[in-house]
Amino acid sequence: GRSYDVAVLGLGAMGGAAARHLAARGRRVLGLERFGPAHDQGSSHGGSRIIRQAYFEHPDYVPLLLRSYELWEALERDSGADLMTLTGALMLGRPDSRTVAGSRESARRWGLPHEILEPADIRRRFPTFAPRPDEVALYEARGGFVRPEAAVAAHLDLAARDGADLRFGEPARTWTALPGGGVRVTTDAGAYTADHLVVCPGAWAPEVLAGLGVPLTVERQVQYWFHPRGGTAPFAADRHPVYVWEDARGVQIYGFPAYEGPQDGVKAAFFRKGAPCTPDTVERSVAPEEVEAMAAHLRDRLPDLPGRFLRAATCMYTTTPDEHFVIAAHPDHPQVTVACGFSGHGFKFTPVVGEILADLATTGTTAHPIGLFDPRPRRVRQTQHEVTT
Ligand code: PYC
Repeated sequence: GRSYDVAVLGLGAMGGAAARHLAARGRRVLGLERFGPAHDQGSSHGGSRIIRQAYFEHPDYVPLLLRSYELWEALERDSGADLMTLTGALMLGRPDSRTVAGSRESARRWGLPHEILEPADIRRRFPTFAPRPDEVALYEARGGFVRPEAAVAAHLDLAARDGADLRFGEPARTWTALPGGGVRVTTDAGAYTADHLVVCPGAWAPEVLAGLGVPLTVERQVQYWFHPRGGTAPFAADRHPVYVWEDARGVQIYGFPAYEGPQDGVKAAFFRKGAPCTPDTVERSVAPEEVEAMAAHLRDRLPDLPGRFLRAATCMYTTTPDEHFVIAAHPDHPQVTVACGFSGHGFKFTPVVGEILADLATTGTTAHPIGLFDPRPRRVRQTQHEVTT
């Protein structure tokens, strides 16, 4: 088989970004992907993903977000693709909710521009929203959305332009860290060796990274599109922000403006806590009861949104117990770098994750702050033997 500097397993969002950054640094890159480019079988389809900076999940994400925004702009320039739209973002809930209090804390810690809006302010500025009297919102103008399929394709195109050998429809069957250094990867087409391996398995992490020892739950998630009662004009992207909205029980929903023109409708979904699944057994179709549950949740928050149901799409999250990503050298194999467990909030970080993975694969370290993503404190079991799929 052929030999490379770096092999990348999985060419979805994170693997594609890693391949792009490695190829741009002149490395000989092999990329292996079980499906085609920018496919709809994993975690990065459905037309839109939220980007935001006042990050309720943890303030340590903020410097990575600031770098990600720079890299999104660079990716737009380098690819010529329209990837990012800033619409503003509303984080809604009770003042002490994780969504509002956490966003406020990140904004305060990093001095991020934002406003706190009372219910009357919210209704006046954003009339599609019907907050309860005890709810407030953090608004940040730098929020918006990115286009996942176009972004994945842009990274892959640029990687290929810089010479990466990207093989689609060719899943890795095994990977092995060799005792003397380097790695060996086999597929149905043959075997490859590389000095370093970057594993970005998405929802396939529980099998591909079985030896990692961090518990991962793959969750089924449904995205819904509705045609609003009264039409899409009030939901247009020049006047309607993206949002995350937490209710009194801690249930979060999120949504977007109308970004594809009037016929495509307006997307909304539940955030986190999907039913456990596997990529092989996930139910891709969506039941009428699920549509009704989403519509019922929207009806008294964005009353005009659930006018007529248009369509749904099913994707997967791969969630760690603390919902923080895993990005690190494999604890048992220094020649292997892993990225998984993006826990439903990773896509906005795609370009900076590619930069970090390229740093780790080529130098063993990175200047980016990634302490939160260390798998070692979260391991529940250790494996002594070689890990293969
Ligand atoms: O990261 O903003 C986010 C998000 C919303 C829904 C799923 N992820």
